[in-house]
This record gives sequence, C-alpha cells and structure tokens, in this order.
Amino acid sequence: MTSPQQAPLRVGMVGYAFMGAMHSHAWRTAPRFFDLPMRPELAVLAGRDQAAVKTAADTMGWRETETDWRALVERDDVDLIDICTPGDTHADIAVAALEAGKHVLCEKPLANSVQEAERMAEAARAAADRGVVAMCGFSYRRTPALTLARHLVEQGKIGSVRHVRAQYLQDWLSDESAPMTWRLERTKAGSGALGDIGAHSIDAAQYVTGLDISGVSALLNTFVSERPLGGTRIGLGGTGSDDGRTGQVTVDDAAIFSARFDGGAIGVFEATRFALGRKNSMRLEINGTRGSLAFDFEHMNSLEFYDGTAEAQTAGFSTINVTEPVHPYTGNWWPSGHGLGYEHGFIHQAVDLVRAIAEGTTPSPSFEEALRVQRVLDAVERSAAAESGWRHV
Ligand code: SOE
Repeated sequence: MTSPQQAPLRVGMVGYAFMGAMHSHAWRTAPRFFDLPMRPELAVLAGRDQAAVKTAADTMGWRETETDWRALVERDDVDLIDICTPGDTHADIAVAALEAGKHVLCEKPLANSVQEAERMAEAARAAADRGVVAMCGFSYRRTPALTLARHLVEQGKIGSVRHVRAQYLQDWLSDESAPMTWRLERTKAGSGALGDIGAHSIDAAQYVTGLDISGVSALLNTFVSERPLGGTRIGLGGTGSDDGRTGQVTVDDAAIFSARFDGGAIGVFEATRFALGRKNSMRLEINGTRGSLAFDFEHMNSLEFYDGTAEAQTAGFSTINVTEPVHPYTGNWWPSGHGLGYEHGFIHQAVDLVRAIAEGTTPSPSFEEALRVQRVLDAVERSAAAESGWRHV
C-alpha cells in the first residue's frame, strides 16, 4: 500500500535472533498492509559474526551487513537504528545512534539499570530538539485487544480503576535441564522474569489504566541456580549438552509484587517462567467503579468486558471478539473473526513509529515512559532485597 515514490526510511538493525527476526518481519510487512507516509527499507543488518549475519540478512531480506554496530550508526545511508540485542548493549547503541542523528527503536526493557535508562532518556530528549525520535518496543500495547482496553478505560466504560491483576506466565524454564542462555545472566539481561516479561505487564498496566505505579512491595525467587551450558536450544528452551559443564543462573526465575498506583488503585503482579502449561499467558484484569476488563494473550483476539451498570438479570462478562473493522488496527487485516497473532503487535509498532517520524510527533512508549518502567523494575529489586516488610510465620 505504500508506494515506491514515498520517501524511504532506511532501517539499520542490530541483532538477528528471536526479536531480530520479528522486527524484520514487521518492517517488511507494515507497508504492505498499512498506508504509510514513508517506505521502510531493510537496509543494513549488523551482527558480530560475518558469516552468520550474512546468512541472517539473506533469510530475512536485508540488503547489506555490518559486523560492528559503531560502523552502522555512523553510516549516512541509514535513518533509523533498531536495537534487538541483549539489554547490556542497549544504552551504548541507542545513545550513539541518537547522537549521530538516527531515530531509534529499542527492544524492551529499555536498559539493564535505571542509570543506563536515564542516560538514554536524556539522549532522547536532546535528539528530540533536532527532530529525531526514540521509541521502546513494548509491543503488547499494540495487540488490538489491549489497545481497545485502553480506549474503553479512556471512555470511562469501567469508571475509576480500583484493582489491577497482572500475570505473565511462561514455562520454558520449568525443565531443570533447559540450558543456560543470556536471559539468565544478570550482566547481559539485567534481571530475569522480572525484566523480560514482568516489564511487559508493568507497561501494559500503566498504559491501559493511564496510571503510574508509585510504590511496590516485592518477592523474587530463583528455583534453579545452575543449568547445563551449550546444547540445543529449541525456541527459548531446549536441552543442554551432557558434558557436565554448567553455568550459574544469576537472575530471578519468578517475581511477585504488589503495587500502588497514583490515584489510589492497587495491583498485584506475577511474572514467572515456571508456570507449567502456561506458554505465553500475559493476563491483565482491571476492576473499576463501573465495570471490569480482562485479557489473556493466549486468547489474544478477545477482550472480556463486564458492564457494572447493566441490569442484574442479564449482567455478566461478555467476550468481545476484537477483529471488527471498528477495533484498533484490525480494519487493515482480515475479515471479521479471522484473528491476528503475536507478530501483529510488532507490525503495529512499526506502523506507529513510521507515522510519528513523518509527522514529527513523539512515539509512545517514549524513552521517558520506558524509564518509568525501569524505575518500577528497580524498586521491585530493591524491595525484594530489603525484605523490610517480610514477617516470618
Ligand atoms: C521471552 O521470555 C520472551 O520472548 C520475551 O523476551 C518477549 O518480550 C515476550 O514477548 C515473549 O517472551
């Protein structure tokens, strides 16, 4: 739908694993289904291993490759840097890219620490004065059912928010023989389930309610502290090699916390990779003074709505099939009832980012918003370490 006459937006991406493959798909697909004011081009893919990055580029449709991200951000034939690497590299790449005048899309969580995130938000503020934008990839916000939930809260359909119940449940680590990955190393990932998936819940809860979290009380746990090194990885899990070598898990396997929101609402959050049988169950339930909303990513095309003002005889949760043309983003896809998938949140993210760049507006979540999520993650870790509210039974 986007025509070849439109100005190109030349993307340079760093990293090409799970998120890199997903972002490549999003950049390729966005202009084919949405009318965009600019035409994204998969210009340059960067990765350290020359042979591997070349193979990835050929598979995913990138024109050229680089083996050093510093060379990538300095290129004057690239307009946007898309960061799909582990968290320990986010700050350096993003700040260098913004200083070089490139727009930035950075995977979540924004950074591995509040300090790094502050540095990134500061660079984004300075870049904004020069018309350069930065966005953090909390893609779940753009799952149509969650975007609709936000619209319904804004329209007052559930009144004022009282309760938030947010769970993000996966099970790919419940097998103790699942091998080590960078996601289990604090120096690379910052934290474990908390930052990887809990961050999504925090962002989604704040986004849908429009309220900021002001305080937390937390508990973190690591169930399996040593795992096999190497081995075959299938998706996120897989099996370790049996040569006996092991690596230390230095992050949380599960995080639980309660939270206070500005305005008086309270919330409970749970993030775990040990919920056997739950594969990617990102759930959010919100109870307000006039109604309730409930979402589960394992049924991502639906949103449950309870209208507390309906007559008691017929009141009850209704399931909205969020695939109608009136729903957010869905009109650009398939006929009613022909649902969307995980990848669509990333495509919608690319769409909104391209539009913001063309219109000169700040895309959301901005680095400033992502810094707020980072502050919550940090508060959760500080609370769990202090255990000051903990009472032995
Ligand atoms: C792995 O736990 C992971 O891929 C996260 O990193 C993503 O952000 C989430 O969308 C699915 O789970």
